[in-house]
Amino acid sequence: MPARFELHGIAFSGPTYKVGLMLSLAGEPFDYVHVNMMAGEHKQPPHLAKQRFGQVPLLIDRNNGRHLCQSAAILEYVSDTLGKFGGATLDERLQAREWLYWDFDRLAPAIYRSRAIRRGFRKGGPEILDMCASDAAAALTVLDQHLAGKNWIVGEGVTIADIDIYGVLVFADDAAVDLAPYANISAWMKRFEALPGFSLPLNLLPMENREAA
Ligand SMILES: N[C@@H](CCC(=O)N[C@@H](CS)C(=O)NCC(=O)O)C(=O)O
Repeated sequence: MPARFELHGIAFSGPTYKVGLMLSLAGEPFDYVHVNMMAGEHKQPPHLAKQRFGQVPLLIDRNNGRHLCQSAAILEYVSDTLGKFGGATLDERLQAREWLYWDFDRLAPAIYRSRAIRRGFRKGGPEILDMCASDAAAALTVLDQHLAGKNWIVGEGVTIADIDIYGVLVFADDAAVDLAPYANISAWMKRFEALPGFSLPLNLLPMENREAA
């Protein structure tokens, strides 16, 4: 039987990693379609017909034919449909959602942009890199203080907030952001990396198509 989910993306994409990581932690096998962004495949009609923003990731749910985009919205969808990582109560669910919005407002732009510039995917000079560094430091301070005395970002278990934010911080090195001064974040990352189904980006996403095992 084919896998329920088909993920389209590229290995170096943080948002694609977040979705692959969610599926892997949920124990949900998925087919993977490599989108050759270097060749501009994401802006070609076949991809645009499935992903209105011309971006990756794209997730197809074969159970109902849905085509989903925007990694945070996809995490919520997968969490809802599988009944995993959504928080134990409505309040936890709402808090997890707040952290997703916070991430894309405060944390992800600073880390992803700095990484993209340093790896040559985007153009940007020292002023932008300085702004990324100070924005990242401000966001990391908020998260580190929040994690004091806690195992997970929301409630007593792993939620999509942890998955979403881990999918940014795993690229901190590439963005020249040192996480060592943030002791609570560093400990949380170690806990997260010990979860069953955890995988690092390059182990999870190949640079080619792959059918679910
Ligand atoms: N907010 C989106 C961001 C997606 C995104 O920026 N994807 C990048 C690759 S990492 C992309 O497709 N860039 C091409 C473009 O935006 O034209 C999400 O979380 O899914």
